[in-house]
Amino acid sequence: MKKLIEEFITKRVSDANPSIYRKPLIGYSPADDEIFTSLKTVVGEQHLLPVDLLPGAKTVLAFFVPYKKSIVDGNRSGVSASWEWAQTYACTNNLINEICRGLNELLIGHGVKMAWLFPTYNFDKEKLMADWSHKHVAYACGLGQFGRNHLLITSKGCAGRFGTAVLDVPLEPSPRPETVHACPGNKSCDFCIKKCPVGALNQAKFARHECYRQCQANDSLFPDIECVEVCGKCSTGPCAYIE
Ligand code: B12
Ligand code: SF4
Ligand code: SF4
Repeated sequence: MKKLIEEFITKRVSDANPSIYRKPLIGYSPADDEIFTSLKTVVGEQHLLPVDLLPGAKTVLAFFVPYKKSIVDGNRSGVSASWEWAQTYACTNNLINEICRGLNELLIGHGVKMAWLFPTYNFDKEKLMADWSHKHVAYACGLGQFGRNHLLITSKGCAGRFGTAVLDVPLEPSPRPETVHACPGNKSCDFCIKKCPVGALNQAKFARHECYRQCQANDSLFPDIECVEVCGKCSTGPCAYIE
């Protein structure tokens, strides 16, 4: 079953646009793992459990679609997000949704039920928090640790996007890092803090509303692309792209 899932996701990503993406990462967690209950405290009490998405849930699956180096490099300089970064964001949201839809169809044929949520735009605009946080779910599935930029840094970096799904079939879990927060090699370099154009990471608590305003300001620069609240300057440092 894992082979079927992994071949499907990997093929869809490599077919999508070889100049934008690298090979995806895929991880699994038992749906009844206590970490999902802890997300009701860590993220907020609105955070759903796998069984809320799919009664009879057995496994949670997360995948990461990592960007190519050119996309990361192209977004590093200046204050505004690059057009390529914005375009890649929009394409990747669609790709993740298509992968989930296609995987669901494939798994139905094997008698497996699946549920999933869109990669973004499913969050509370006041709290700026989701009721299903893909990066936390991806942590649970062993895909990485959180850096000082608050992004999940995978073995391929943090520049990319996550998709997650809940399945009603038991699959062997992936090993999960014991520490939640760690920059690669335990080296915090401050690049993200210095690079943030609005100083959102330079404070005791992440200034998520200032970050969001910057993302919205970038959105208005790209009227040719629908819904691109992006910035990602903090996702262009040494932890952004890992080979
Ligand atoms: C709301 C939202 C935003 C908000 C708030 C961001 C935020 N940090 O939460 C705004 C609009 C500001 C935003 C901006 C961006 N976003 Co955004 N956003 C989301 C969304 C919809 C929900 C995030 C959420 O609920 N956060 C909840 C809070 C609690 O997260 P947090 O405070 O960072 O969590 C910390 C604590 O929980 C802490 N912690 C403390 N104790 C414990 C214990 C445990 C066990 C754990 C696990 C954690 C933990 O660790 C965490 C990290 O420090 C998700 C999509 C989704 N539905 O999941 C995308 C998402 C988080 N965004 C993403 C991205 C890429 C971005 C941007 C780079 C924009 C861009 N694409 O150009 C910036 C980066 C900003 C930043 N440095 O974080 C990606 C993250 C990829 C990654 N590698 O992690 C996501 C997952 C979308 C996706 N499908 O991939 N985003
Ligand atoms: S840019 Fe440096 S400090 Fe920031 S998360 Fe990445 S490794 Fe950590
Ligand atoms: S996405 Fe931009 S505004 Fe938000 S924390 Fe990162 S660098 Fe700062």
